[in-house]
This record gives sequence, C-alpha cells and structure tokens, in this order.
Amino acid sequence: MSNRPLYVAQPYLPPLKELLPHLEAIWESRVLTNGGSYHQRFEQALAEQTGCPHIALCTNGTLALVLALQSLRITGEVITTPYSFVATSHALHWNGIKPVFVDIDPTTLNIDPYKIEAAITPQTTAILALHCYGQPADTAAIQKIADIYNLTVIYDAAHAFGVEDAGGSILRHGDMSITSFHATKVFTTFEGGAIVCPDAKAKQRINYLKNFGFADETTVIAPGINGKMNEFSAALGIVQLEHFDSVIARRREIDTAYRAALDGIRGIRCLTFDTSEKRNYSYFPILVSGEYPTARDELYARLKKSGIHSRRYFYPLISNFPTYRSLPSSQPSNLPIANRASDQVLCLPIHAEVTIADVEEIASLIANPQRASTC
Ligand code: T4K
Repeated sequence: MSNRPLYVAQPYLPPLKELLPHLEAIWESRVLTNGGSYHQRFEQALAEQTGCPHIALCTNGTLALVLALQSLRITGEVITTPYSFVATSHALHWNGIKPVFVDIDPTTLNIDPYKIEAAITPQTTAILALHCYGQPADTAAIQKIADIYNLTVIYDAAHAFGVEDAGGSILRHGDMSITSFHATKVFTTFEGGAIVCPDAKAKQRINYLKNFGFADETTVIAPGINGKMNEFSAALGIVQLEHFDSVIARRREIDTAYRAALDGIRGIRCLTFDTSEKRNYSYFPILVSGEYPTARDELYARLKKSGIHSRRYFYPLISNFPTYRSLPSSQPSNLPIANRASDQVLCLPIHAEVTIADVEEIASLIANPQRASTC
C-alpha cells in the first residue's frame, strides 16, 4: 500500500477535457443558474437513466428533503430511523415536525417496518425511511402500513442513486424520494441533489418552492426557498452519467475483494445485501462485535494512524444528539439495535482510488490490530 492517506470516500471526477466544452458554453451564455439549459438537460438525462419521469434537481440532498416535506405539507409527527446521517432528522426539524424514532432491522440496518405500527399516534402524518448504504428499505411492508393508516411515505435515498429492485430504480418508491449528489457520494455534482416526484403537478410545486415560491415574475404562491442547482453542477452531472456504469463496476470489484479478504476474521461482520437487487456499492460497512480483540473505536484510531480514514457512519446515533435526545422515542431502551449498530459500525474506504492491494492491506491490519498501531 502506498503512503497516501485513504479516505472513506473520494469523489470520482471525469477527465477535465470532457467538461471543458460545457464550461465554455456556460461562459459564453452567461446563464449560470435559475433553470438554464444544462439544468433542463440534466433533469431529462436523469429521467431517462432512472425511468422516473418527474425529477427535480436541487442544491443538495438536505434541501431536497426539506423541500419534499414542505411540498407534501407534512406536519405533526413523522416516524423515522435514528440510524442515518443527521440531515434526515434535521430536515424534519427545519419543517417544525417532530421525529418519532423507530428501531432498525439488525440485518439491513434499515427501519424495521414491523415496529412502525406501535409508534403511530393521531399526530402521525408520514414515514420518512432511509435506504441505508444503498440497501433498499422494505418498501412493500412500509407502503402497506402507510396505506392502512393513510400516511405519506418519503424516502431518503441519499445513498441509493443507481440502485434498482425488480421493478426498476429504487427512487420510484413512496410519495417522494430524494437523493444526494454530494462530493462523497457514488455520483457527484460537487454539491447537488434531486427529488423524484410522482407526477408533473408535484414536480411543478417543487419547482415553485425551490425558486422562492415564484410562479411568474410577480406572483409568489408560497414561502419558498432557494433550492436550485446551478449550471456548472448540472453540466458536470451530464458528463458524470457517461461514467457511472464503470464507476459502479470498479466499486463492485472493491466490495468483492473486501468480502474475500475479511472473511473469517473473528468479530468482524460485513453487512449483507440483497443479491437480487442492482447495487451501487456506495459504502462498505463492517460491524465490529465484542468478539473482536479491540473496541471499535480503538480499531478506528489504529487504522487512522496507518493512514486509513474509515468513518463511523452513523455514530453518534441521531437520537443521541442534544437536539433529539429528550424525545420520548430517543430512549436507548426503545432503540437497542440502532444503538448497538452505531457502536459497532465502521465504514471502510471504497472508491476508485482504492486498489485491491489496499483492500488486502486494510484487511490484514484489521486481522492484526496490533500491527496497525505500530505502522
Ligand atoms: N441523508 C443521508 C442519509 C445522507 O447520508 C446525507 C449526506 C444527506 C441526507 C444529505 O445530503 P447532502 O445535503 O450532503 O447532499 C459526509 C457528507 O457531507 C454528507 O453528504 C453525507 N451524507 C455524509 C454521510 O458524509 P462528512 O462530515 O463525513 O464529510 P467529510 O467532509 O468528512 O468527508 C468524508 C471524506 O470524504 C473525507 O475524509 C475526504 C473525502 N472527501 C470529502 C469531500 C467533501 C473528498 O475526498 N472530497 C471532498 O470534497 O459528511
């Protein structure tokens, strides 16, 4: 392994020469944002790529979530997972909605649909679920509960761009789905995100809301926000789409190599994914149990000393942050599986800069934690 640091994520960027003609066109036109031609072309390209015809681009995944909740007029209480990036619950908070945390499934680390019903109250209006690490949530079971209780379903698919189940893109599920094109994601536009809407009317409402609520030059129909994607990001997105399949293929190789190299190490469990689905290999999470010779945090620190910058996604658990920990549903006794996963998880580097030799070295350091500290 080389001496360079290995980060948990590293953006894939296309050759600059592929982007330059688009930059020249943007320079020439002087149209930098507010729904220019690249914005329109990228939305169209994404619709074709995902098979979801009503996609609205957004500044980032967090604003996409805030906007989706706004446009669906969600209020009161929303049932959600504590095992996510903090943006999931923050989007509820920014809409004045109370998150109600439900524990996760120990195998997928997604919200456990069988625990949702017990958390429903007269104030519950929606379920906000996550496809954690790109692993599809149990969309059928979630929809069934939503139908019975007349709840709206929103998916945080920030990790799931490119993931497909038997019916096509995972982004099509729920009343709305959002995804993220942040620098650390499998598909990046620097910052960026998108909202998958069920129909043209829903997308139109998002379009108003992401442009301050303007319906025309003088009409503001709602207190909107600035959630638009700029032309540079949209142009980059168009170029990135050309490379997406090869990016995923490379990640698949790394994922396969990790699984082989980590196999049999006592106390280390690789998360399993449903093999019938088209994955995007967005993260490589392992769970470090009590059978492992050191604590998870010690392994994290030792790897870091060796230049391996793994991350504890998601530690601390959202429900343990000061903003949320006084909520009744945040009690650790309500969320034993999420708390345990949060204490055990480590996401290892997975991106195009990681070589198979790197993977073997990382696995060897994990197999021999004493070695990691002395490197
Ligand atoms: N929902 C979920 C479930 C999410 O995971 C996220 C974001 C969102 C919603 C919100 O979507 P956005 O609003 O972000 O579009 C990162 C990202 O900032 C965040 O986007 C992501 N989830 C989260 C899981 O991870 P940090 O604080 O860990 O990022 P940072 O800056 O420490 O980066 C991690 C590593 O990536 C660095 O050690 C080096 C590498 N890196 C990072 C950046 C920013 C690069 O190589 N280049 C870069 O430009 O949060």
